[in-house]
Amino acid sequence: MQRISLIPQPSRLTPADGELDLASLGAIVAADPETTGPAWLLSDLLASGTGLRLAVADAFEGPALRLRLEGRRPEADTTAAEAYRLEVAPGGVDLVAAHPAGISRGIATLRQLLPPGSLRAAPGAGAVLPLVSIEDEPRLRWRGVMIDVARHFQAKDFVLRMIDRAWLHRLNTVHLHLTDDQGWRVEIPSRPRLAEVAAWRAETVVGHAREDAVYDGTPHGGYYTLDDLREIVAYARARHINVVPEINLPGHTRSVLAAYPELGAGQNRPVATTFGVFEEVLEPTEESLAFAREVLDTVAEVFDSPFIHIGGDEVPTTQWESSPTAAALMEREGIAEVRGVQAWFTRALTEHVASLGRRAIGWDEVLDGGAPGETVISVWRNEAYIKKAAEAGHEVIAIPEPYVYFDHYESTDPGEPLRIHGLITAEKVAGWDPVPPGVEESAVLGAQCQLWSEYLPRPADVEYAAFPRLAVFADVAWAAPEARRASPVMDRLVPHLERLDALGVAYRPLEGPRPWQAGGTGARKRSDVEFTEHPAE
Ligand code: TNX
Repeated sequence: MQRISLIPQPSRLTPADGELDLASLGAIVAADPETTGPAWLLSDLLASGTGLRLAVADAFEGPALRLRLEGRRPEADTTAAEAYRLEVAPGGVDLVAAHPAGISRGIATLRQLLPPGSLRAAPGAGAVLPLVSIEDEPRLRWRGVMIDVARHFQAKDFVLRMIDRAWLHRLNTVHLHLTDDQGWRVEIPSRPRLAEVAAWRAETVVGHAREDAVYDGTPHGGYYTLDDLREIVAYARARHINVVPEINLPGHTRSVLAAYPELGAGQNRPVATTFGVFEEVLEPTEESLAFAREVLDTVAEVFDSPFIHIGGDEVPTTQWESSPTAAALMEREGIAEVRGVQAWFTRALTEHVASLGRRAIGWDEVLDGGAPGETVISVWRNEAYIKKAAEAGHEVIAIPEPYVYFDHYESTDPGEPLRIHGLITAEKVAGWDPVPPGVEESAVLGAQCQLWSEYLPRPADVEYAAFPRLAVFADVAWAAPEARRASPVMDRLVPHLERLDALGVAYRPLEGPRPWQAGGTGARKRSDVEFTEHPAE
């Protein structure tokens, strides 16, 4: 009997003796119109990876691969919506769920039950499944990966590939970090200078920004048009994945201020060419809010996610401390401390996002000055802030830097390519619990891994940082602790690498970087800048 090894581990998996050759089936049956899309997706994947073309039908007498919606329909974006049952029996396959999202997750599992070669884009592998019965439901509602396309822009094509890989690992969220000091990546027709100016920088620091700065003299930039973004959203929607856009305000806005200096405190500086936290922030004016609202309106038109991320991390108050505009606002609004100016932004943006029928998410710094109760908090600094945010009544996305910042080093190997700092091995991710002690599981909306891209310039660099840690993360976020204990993910990771090989992912081998992945002696050489964890609070 072929040993079944899946990532994430399903809730219940009962193998049986024998196999089913899908060539013995007559069709993929999708009785419900909502399952027709997933059915064709599966049909196409089977055809491309195995050469077997099963047509999609709404009814078929005889052995088939049947997709069926059954039972009371759960609300979208709940764990029940993603639950499914998958039976591979001698007479056919039944994939049953209460919501089309569950069908989509079952298809991801089915892709892993096929031989790894079926993930190639040419026929070769057999369309053969082991006989098995699976019942599955995720532990957490939000299982995400963040891609930072602001520090280094990535072509749309790479974003689509990452969505497909997220899908294979049964993640349900791709968070796009679209704006930062080093670049603005979304076309806003009413603010043309964002695409003309804010999307481009003159050059980029070479090596670690904290060491002696040398610059590459090469312009970098790019942005997604609204059509690009509509395509990304539709591609993700077909896989039941939410693409959550982030517009980072009011800090991390050097690119905005390069295009529209009148929104700031008067400095006229170019889009940032190095990395770190900059003092330039938006001035707390009606003009700044009007800008933010205009941007959010466009974003809401293009993205269908129930959530919009409004940023809010690392906002220095230096400029506001000497700003007459900030002083006047504080006086008018009765804001006692300058930190409260950020809270003024957070409230206005959260309200605007709500008026667009969406929920706002902010980085945990938005809590420091106070945030409306409905703001979801993506906690990054420390696990202590998960507790703090939950106790303040917020829903939380657990993203603690010491565990899921995949821009940190993967090992102590001197050959690791340049990383920002830190050490997060796959084993460390495997041992992480996104629900820290003393926090109600219901307060934790979910978990997310992060691919900050200061030092991840090309797709291959992002892939090296992401894989295989992302697979381990997906297991942590989806599988119940008992199921994970019964089958350690590090054992399942070895066969999983064959899937990544078949997909052509430039992952990091478990034993260390391949020669062309190593940092070597040049600018991408390892540099051990010390990582200091944020204090508990
Ligand atoms: C902190 S996490 C940041 C990012 C950096 C990242 C690097 C967060 C909300 N802010 O701006 O890219 O660290 O690890």
